[in-house]
This record gives sequence, structure tokens and C-alpha cells, in this order.
Amino acid sequence: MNTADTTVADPRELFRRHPRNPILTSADFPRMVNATFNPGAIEHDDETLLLVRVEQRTGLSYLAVATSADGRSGWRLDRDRVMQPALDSDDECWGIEDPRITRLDGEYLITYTGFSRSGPLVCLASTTDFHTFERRGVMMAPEDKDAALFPTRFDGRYAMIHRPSPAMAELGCHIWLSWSPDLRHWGDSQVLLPARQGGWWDARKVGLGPPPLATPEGWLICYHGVRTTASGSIYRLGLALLDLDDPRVLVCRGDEWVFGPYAPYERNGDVPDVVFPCGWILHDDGDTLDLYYGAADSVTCLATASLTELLDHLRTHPGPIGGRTARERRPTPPRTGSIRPPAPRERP
Ligand code: M1P
Repeated sequence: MNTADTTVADPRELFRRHPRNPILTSADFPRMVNATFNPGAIEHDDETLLLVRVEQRTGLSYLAVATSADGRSGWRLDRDRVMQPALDSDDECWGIEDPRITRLDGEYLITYTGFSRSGPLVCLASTTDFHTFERRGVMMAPEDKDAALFPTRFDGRYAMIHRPSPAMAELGCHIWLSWSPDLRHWGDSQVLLPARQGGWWDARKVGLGPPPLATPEGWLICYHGVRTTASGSIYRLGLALLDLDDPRVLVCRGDEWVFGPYAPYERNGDVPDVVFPCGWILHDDGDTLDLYYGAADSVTCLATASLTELLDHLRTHPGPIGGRTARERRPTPPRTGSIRPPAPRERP
């Protein structure tokens, strides 16, 4: 067990914590709030823009824009750049949480969790400037969350990763993939990345972190895996790769977690032992990857990795996919309709 009061973890760790973590806390807000965590992230107007979840002292959350020239320091919070929940609606009556931002077709699409009267559900909003936000409605009924869109369409269709919760919790919470012609109607759903079982670090529950990232080896996925212990849950992060042309195909899934709660601000807070990213930004060098995450459901943090090292790690640490193999789990393409995902590529 790590109890050291230090933010310097093992130097072999793939993700290195920013020395001035946490980069944002509730003290940065002019009004008293309880916590700021689980940020979406994107480059906008030559700046790093975070859309952070702000939990008020009512318990309900809204989303706030924070910007920085270097993505590390000098964060600016503009009290007018916020997305408030529609408290008079059924879908968001208890707040909005955990945004993921995808740039597609000249606008920013924000998938976020609406805390509805029937539980968490997946909502969509869009913006071009992060000053005004257009609500586009509910995409997935409760309970469903941890959703992000791919930054491209596949044969004309949108693809979204999300995480429904089964009524029978013992069956595990798995990551799913669904398709839509219009961002409103979703179908052709399949399990994409199941929670593993037994003693695995990601047994019981998994959920997507940031939106998928296109790399030469495939779509890189960062996901949280939850292990339940006698003293509570531990949220850690793992990696997987999806086929670039056909994201229904899980090409590879790492065996070990690559980032977990270690620093005091990750181990102590409203929900201890949680690291929970909703955004990442790949720098222009094509290698430096900044991961923005919530720690202990309390503060906002940054950790940086080398994309090359992450892909090397996946190559050298392949784990069981969980459930059936990627090939077995690939469904036949839909038989009707003119829009289909691309045909799977031939594999050696
Ligand atoms: O408390 C940890 C996280 O728990 C939930 O995430 P998930 O359902 O994927 O486990 C969310 O409430 C999330 O906001 C929170 O950080």
C-alpha cells in the first residue's frame, strides 16, 4: 500500500504527475463550491480549455470553463462561461457531470451525464465558442454514463462509447459502442470492452475516460477500472486499442493499470482513491500527451505521458480482452439501411 506523503511516484510510471498538482481546486472559484473535478479538455483558440465539473455546496454539479495558455498554469475562470443544469427538466434536475469534448464537423460536441429523476443518463450539447451551449437532448436512457463520441464518422455514421449499468450489478458494468445516423437515434449496440472478472484490477466495473484518440496503431482508449476492496473502491486507469477503420474490433487491451491513486490528493477527498480523467490533449510533437483528471472527486489534476511509451506498453503488456476474443465478438454488420460501418480490415 502506498502511504508515502509525496507526489513523486515510481519513476517508471508512464504518467508523470504535474509538480503543481492539483492544478485547480474549489479555492480558485470566487463563490464557495465544494469541489472541481473530472474535466473534459480540448484545444480552443490556441489555448487549453477545460470544462470542469463543479460540485456546489448543494450537492448538485454544473460545468465551468477554465482556460490556460500552456495547459499547466495561469488558469482563468470566467463566471459567464458556464453550463448550468436545466433544473426544471427531468433529465438534469439533479445536476450535470463528467463532460467529454469531441471536435467534429466544425463544432464541439459535449457528451455529459445528466443526473435525472431516473438516474444518470447521457446528454449531448454543442458549442462553437464555449460561451453559449446548445442542448441537443438525451442520447442514452438511464442508467448510462461515461460517454464520448469519436472525432470522425464511419461511413457516415456517428459512433459513441458509453457505459450502461445493468439492473443486476453482479453481472458487471461493461463499456458499450453504439451507432447513429443523426446523433439522436442510436442502435447496433454491442459490448466493446467488458469488465474483467475475479481478481483483476478492472473487475466489476469499467468506464471510458477521454474520447478515443487516433494513433498509428489504432484508436487509443483510456478507461477506468474499479476494484472493490474491504475498505472501498479503487479507481485506476488502463489502456486498449480499437481498430482504426472498424472500432467495433478491440485489437488489444493492456493487462496492468497504467495510473492509479497514489498522491495524497488522489488518496484523500470526498471519494478516496479515485483518478477519473475525462480529457486529454496530444501536443503538436505527436508524442506528449496531457491527461486531465479528477482526483478523489475533489480536485482537478494533470499527468503527462509519452504516446510512444503508452503504445510500447500495450505491445509488451497484452492482457486478456475479457469475455470472448475480439474476432468472436465482432458482430455482423447491420443488414438493412444504406449506412454501414466500414468492412473490417484483413488481419494476418
Ligand atoms: O466516485 C467516482 C466516480 O463514480 C462515478 O463513476 P462510475 O459510475 O463510472 O464509476 C461517477 O459519479 C464519477 O463522477 C465519479 O468520479
